[in-house]
Amino acid sequence: MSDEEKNVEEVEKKEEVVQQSEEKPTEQEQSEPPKEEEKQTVVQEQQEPPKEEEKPAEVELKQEEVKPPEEKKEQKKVNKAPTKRRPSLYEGFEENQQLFRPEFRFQNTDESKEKIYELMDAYLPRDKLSIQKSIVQHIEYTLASTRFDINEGYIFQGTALSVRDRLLEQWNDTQLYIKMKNPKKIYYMSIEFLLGRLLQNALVNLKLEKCYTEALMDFGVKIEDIYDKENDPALGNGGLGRLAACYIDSMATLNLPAWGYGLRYDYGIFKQVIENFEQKELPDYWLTKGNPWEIMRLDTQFKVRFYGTVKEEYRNGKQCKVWKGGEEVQAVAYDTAVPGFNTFNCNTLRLWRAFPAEEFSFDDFNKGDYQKALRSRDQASYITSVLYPNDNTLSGKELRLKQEYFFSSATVQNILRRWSRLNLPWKDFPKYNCIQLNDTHPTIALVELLRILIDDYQLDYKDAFDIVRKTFNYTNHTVLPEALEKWGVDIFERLLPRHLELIYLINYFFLEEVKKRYPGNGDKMMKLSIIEESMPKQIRMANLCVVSSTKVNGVAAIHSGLLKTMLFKDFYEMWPEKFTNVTNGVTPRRWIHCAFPELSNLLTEYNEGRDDWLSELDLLEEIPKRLDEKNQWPEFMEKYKQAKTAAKKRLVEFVKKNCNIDIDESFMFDVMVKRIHEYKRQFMNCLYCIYRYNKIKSMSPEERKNVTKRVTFFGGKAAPGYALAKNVIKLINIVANVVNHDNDVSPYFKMIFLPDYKVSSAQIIIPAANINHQISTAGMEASGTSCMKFVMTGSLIIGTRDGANIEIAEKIGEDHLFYFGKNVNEVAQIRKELANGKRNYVGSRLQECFNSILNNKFGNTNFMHDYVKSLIDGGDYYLTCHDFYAYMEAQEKIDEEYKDQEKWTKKCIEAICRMGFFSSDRSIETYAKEIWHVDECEVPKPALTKDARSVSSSNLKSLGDEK
Ligand code: F58
Repeated sequence: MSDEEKNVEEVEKKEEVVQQSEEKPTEQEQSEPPKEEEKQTVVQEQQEPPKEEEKPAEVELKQEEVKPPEEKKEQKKVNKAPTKRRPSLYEGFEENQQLFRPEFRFQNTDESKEKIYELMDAYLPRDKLSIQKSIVQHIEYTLASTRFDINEGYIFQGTALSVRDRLLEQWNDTQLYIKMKNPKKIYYMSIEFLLGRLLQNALVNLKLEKCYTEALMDFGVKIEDIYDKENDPALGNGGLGRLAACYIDSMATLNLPAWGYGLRYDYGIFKQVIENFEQKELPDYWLTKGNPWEIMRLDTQFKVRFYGTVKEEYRNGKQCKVWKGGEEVQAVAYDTAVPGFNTFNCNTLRLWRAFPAEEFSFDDFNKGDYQKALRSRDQASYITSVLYPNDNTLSGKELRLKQEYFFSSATVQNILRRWSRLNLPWKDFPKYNCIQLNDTHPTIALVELLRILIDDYQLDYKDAFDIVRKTFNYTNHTVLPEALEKWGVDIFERLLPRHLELIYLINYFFLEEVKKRYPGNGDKMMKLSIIEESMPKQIRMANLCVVSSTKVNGVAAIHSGLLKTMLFKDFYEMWPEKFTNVTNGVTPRRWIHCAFPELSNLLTEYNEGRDDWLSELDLLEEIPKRLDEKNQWPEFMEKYKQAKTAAKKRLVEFVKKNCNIDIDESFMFDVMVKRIHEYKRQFMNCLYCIYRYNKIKSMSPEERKNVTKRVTFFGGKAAPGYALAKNVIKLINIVANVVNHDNDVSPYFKMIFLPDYKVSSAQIIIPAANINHQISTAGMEASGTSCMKFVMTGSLIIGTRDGANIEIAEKIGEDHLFYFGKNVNEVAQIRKELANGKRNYVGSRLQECFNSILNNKFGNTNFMHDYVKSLIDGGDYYLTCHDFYAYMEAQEKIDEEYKDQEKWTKKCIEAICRMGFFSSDRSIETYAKEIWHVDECEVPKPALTKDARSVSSSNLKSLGDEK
């Protein structure tokens, strides 16, 4: 037998096994799989959805040899880095050439389906006319609009649906291919995904932006205006949710077999409006115009239980625990395609939505109690109604815990359903599955997996826990004590009684280990315990994560260091190998290319005409070298300045539209946009604005001529219950009102609060900045990610030695940013001194700023008086006073340096080109290599002819060679 035939035979044998496993699981450990809840009766909001999970009987895939992924390492390059200089997606194909679906191994036994296969052989065409037809067809046939009603809203919907069609092909191919190859899979669990608009992102990643731009031009519309019609899906608060969005983009770009899992909230983060200088919150019902991107999966639903009781029962002669009763809610999957950049791979973001498990009680309905009949229905759907709007604080509400468990349970059940089809022994589970917890909010997923393994599959605790620990990893995003999740034991007992028992069990075995390691050390036990012995007792979710995960990582070097030395010091002493760092990153596709197209084009032009830097950001390092060699700095700088002016003009227009204020792009644009929080110190920036105002006001007209003209922008939401943060917004607006209406000062200085800061406005604001504020008290900002976006788009940081600022400074050079303030060790020392009664020095210039507030110079600012007094009295935990003078000095340096535009511009360009490290592709590569141990799984390229698709042994061979 030739190698080729052996190969075919082996594959076929394997396939038999796989087919058998679909019908009857044979492995002993899997003797009783949990019942899959299939329900097809949920109110249908979409047309018949295409199925991903269900394997149609007639298109049976042949599974790649089922060998633990780890063992495969011998055969191929371990953790292959993304191919450098990957050719452009359609390179090698003629423009507008008909392309065919790639060569998969199908078992086309049902000849009657040949016609269908043939019809689905070809990819949708990419030429202008076909695209135009598909847009108008969707407008008429999907949206049921007449041709006389068409407006930009319809064109957006039609365009999005037409793009989605093209995404779906790649998505289906990717999912089939992953099923066939059966690689180790990554599950990225995050309670928030702050995606931002998707249309441009999809077009850019699919390399279809040019085709669609031209197609729409003939309709008399500019594609930018169509982008503007899309609602922001804002299912996140800030950094954590946005990071998750960047990461799924990078996972797809790196061809990783990965899924994002989260919640599909009906209401995203509230809309912020400013009325009477104050923040008002309005609900964000982001689905008003429908969501063209999502696919509701009626075939992917799971029941999730709450409350109930735990009983002991005998099953298969074994005593076991059964959790029964309570309420059940149905989790239904809503999928969004996540295309990678310049690859045919397309992953899935799966968001769960809650539905009632039973439609409504007919009994109550028949008795005439209609309201009662519908109540349970409503209550079930409350679970995914609204995103909690807290950033770095806890809500502690039962509904929040319900959200967390609902999300976790549905996800774990889904992962297990995918796994159970493989019919492999449980011990191999961690070799095929890796779950990354984006903070502690999905922690209960690890207890859920443990529960199912023990209660439904009767694994021993030790074996089950071993599987759990090997499968899970945990990313921490904060050291702020108020943001660390804790749940009262009482609430757990009611809502999740079985999970509480299991948490006690995990803690019991863990504390046994602690006792052995530190005999008689009660203090260690107390510190390390998962249960805090407070009144009432609390479950420390972060401790549960550390105990039950393989790796724990922080999100910037300084933060990961603090985890080892402070937050998880005692854990680090026990398990040093568990702790690691993965510095955050952001996707250059959205944050450079989409947000700042002029800069993107310029970088491509000077990258020898290639845009491969977008997935290989380190390539930008070559540009300054080339500019040196070819003496091209002056022309490049000129073009760069034009690009920056274009970005600033966009913000000028935005400000006119949203704030009705006229500003001038010749001013320096100084930007601080982020959630409002005391530790981020927007108040300190506002104090400086007061200082600047007072100073300019006191100058003579002659002196004013020397002032660097500046607009200071603020933006960001305050959690609705965070009074101080809301007061800071009010103060900024009150001061801004005076500054902007003062004819002496406003020609030199303006202040603007940009309302409703969100991803789509960030894409306008960030590229327009010349300077950006990253001024958190050292040690408080875990990483920060906007700092990366700002520097990548040509703005310099004024910032502290905190979070990612430190690594940015290392990469771009300390002379390329404006550092100030105490470092993390000094902060600790000063806090000690403050606690010991030492008072901060409030010099005359700071006192004058405080007085402006205390004397209500800008209007009624009584609401800030107590806070200001407390700072003066030593309640300066965040070192606002202590860092103020260093901050002022840095500000003065900025004013001076900005005067030399040539020097400033060069610094910005050099900084941009040194930011390769901060691409989220690098972060994800690090996760893949060092934490997940997962390989890429690249979908084969399209075939050039139909014939290449027929099933023959030669095709099997060619597939075997694929990679
Ligand atoms: C942020 N955390 C960190 N949390 O503050 C920031 O330094 C870091 O760059 C970013 O994560 C990404 O690592 C953050 O955004 C939240 O918003 C939580 C959302 C869920 C509720 C508790 C706060």
